Amino acid sequence: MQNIFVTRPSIPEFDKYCEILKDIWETRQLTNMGKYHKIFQAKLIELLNVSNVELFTNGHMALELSLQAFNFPRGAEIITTPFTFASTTHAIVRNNLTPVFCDINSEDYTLDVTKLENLITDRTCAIMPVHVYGNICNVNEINRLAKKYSLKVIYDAAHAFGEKFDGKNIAEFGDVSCFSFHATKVFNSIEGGAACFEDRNLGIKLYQLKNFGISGPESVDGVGANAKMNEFCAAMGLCNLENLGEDIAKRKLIYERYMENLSGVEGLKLNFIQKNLESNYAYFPVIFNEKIFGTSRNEVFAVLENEGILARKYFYPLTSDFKCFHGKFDSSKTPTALRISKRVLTLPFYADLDFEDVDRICKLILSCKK
Ligand code: T4K
Repeated sequence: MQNIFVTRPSIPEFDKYCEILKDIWETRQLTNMGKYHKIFQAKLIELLNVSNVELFTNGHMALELSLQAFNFPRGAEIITTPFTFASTTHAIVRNNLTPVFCDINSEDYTLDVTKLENLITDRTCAIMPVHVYGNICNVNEINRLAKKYSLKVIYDAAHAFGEKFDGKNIAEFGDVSCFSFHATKVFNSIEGGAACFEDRNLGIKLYQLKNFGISGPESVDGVGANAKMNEFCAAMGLCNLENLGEDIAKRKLIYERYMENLSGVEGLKLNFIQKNLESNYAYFPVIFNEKIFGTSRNEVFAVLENEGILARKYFYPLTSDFKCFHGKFDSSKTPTALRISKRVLTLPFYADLDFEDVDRICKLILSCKK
């Protein structure tokens, strides 16, 4: 039997992609803000209901360069979550800024806003929250605190593409919202990312930062990197955009199948769709309470692995516990994040996953209950 991975990228009809490739072949405009980059950007501006979208090579560069664009003083503090992918924390550290880790809440695993205000100091410049698994942060409270203390808010919305909260597109929250279009995401452009924002001046800075600081054929105004999305990725994004609605609808059915199988099982906490959220059903995390379920997360992981089912421990370890930060942070100060990270398993979840496979995965999990 073939392995079942935690995710499997959605891809368009081969011929559809090839049609665009033919055009790229003819024009030989392969990268540097070509035709498909422009079309993709314009489509996203319309879809996401924002004034500006800047495209990047990946979600990480969208985050890292967005932070850089604000020019915060060296060492400034950025309040964030340790319950995330390496990218969020690395974007802060690579900008010579200091991550200050706030705990998460045990309901939806986003920042625990009741603990946020206490962490704000006169060195705090921004908050970088994560809509983890597509669960939306408490955007209203984050906005209130940011206004009160004049802080910027840069959302890591890597998991939240295609979602709406309270009728607003998720891209509309914060000073900037950054998406990932990586192959493993609900929506992909092979590799890719986008920053969404209202401030046009920020757009000028981001454009320069992703293109060597070049402002014209004979002028370089800033020191920038190279983080431009190429035409092949933009083309993939355009093709996949057409199937996004259908993919999310398929994901919803798979979510419901998992819920039918696993709801009400003592010792398992499933991920509920938040009120007023149009979800993209990005991940299916399960929290295993060993004392009640009788078997630990790690044991269930091994049972599944043995059957070729490659679930993942997103997100374990906490980023604050990474070896590269040894001795710098204390994860006991974020006890909920620490507890959840030791108990979470994200199950295989993608648009083309068969119901029979969902049932088999659930049966194996249930066979672990003692
Ligand atoms: N912020 C957050 C909160 C994020 O989660 C991420 C990325 C970012 C920022 C940064 O965005 P990007 O710079 O990546 O755009 C994966 C992804 O590489 C990463 O994008 C994602 N988060 C993270 C949660 O998951 P890995 O190291 O677990 O990927 P990997 O290669 O083990 O892939 C997982 C499974 O997916 C594989 O076992 C098989 C399947 N797969 C993967 C790829 C790449 C495929 O079937 N085809 C593929 O092409 O990080």
